Amino acid sequence: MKRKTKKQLIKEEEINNINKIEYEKVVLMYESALKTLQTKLEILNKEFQNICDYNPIDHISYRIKSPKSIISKMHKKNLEINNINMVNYINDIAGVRIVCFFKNDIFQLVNIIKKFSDVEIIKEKDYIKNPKPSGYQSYHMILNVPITLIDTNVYVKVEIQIRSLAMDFWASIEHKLKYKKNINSKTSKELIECAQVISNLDDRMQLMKENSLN
Ligand code: 0O2
Repeated sequence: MKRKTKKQLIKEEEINNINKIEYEKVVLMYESALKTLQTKLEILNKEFQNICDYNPIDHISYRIKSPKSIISKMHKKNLEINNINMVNYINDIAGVRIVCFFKNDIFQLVNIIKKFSDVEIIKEKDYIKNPKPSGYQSYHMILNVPITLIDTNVYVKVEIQIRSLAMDFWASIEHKLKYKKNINSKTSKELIECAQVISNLDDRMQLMKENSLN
């Protein structure tokens, strides 16, 4: 049997620090918030498909962050590993990613999401206007989604990432090559250059769409 490394052992101890029963309750809350948002986004997607002549959404994915990934993010933020810090400081335990065709579609969706009733927007980050130093582009929104449990009503945070197909292509490849790993500076530089190429391509496609009709 393969021996566990010291790093793996530490992580397992830390996972045990997160109170298991509490953790299950927390996961249930995030799953419920994700379902609530999923229903709203599915209605929107259906409306675009059936009623409008253009649907900006290519696809939507939903995920709950794994405990290991939550813990490594807490390490990065220098947080003590416990449930309270997890809920208070990790904003993307529940995550939605909306992938659109064109750059302008992103902002159309942002405006629609801002009109969702019940849902409160607590943070927005426009990495399209201000890309990350890595070259990463996307629009991030942290929402407070209300859910009803047996004896209480609570708000649960969900992160929505909205990006174009081209931005998604770049982010997926970059994530595979670099994110959370050390890569050489030549590759980092090349990735930044590729992000610029992607951004120019998005602008060109947007213009092509606008000029495509007679
Ligand atoms: P994973 O594995 O994708 O889930 P905050 O507390 O909200 O202020 P946070 O959560 O660090 O700070 O927010 P930020 O920087 O907006 O990034 C959150 C997520 O955006 C990341 O989650 C990634 O999904 C994505 N992201 C951010 N920067 C990059 C980047 O340079 N490259 C790629 N490919 N994705 C990026 P995680 O948990 O870090 O990663």
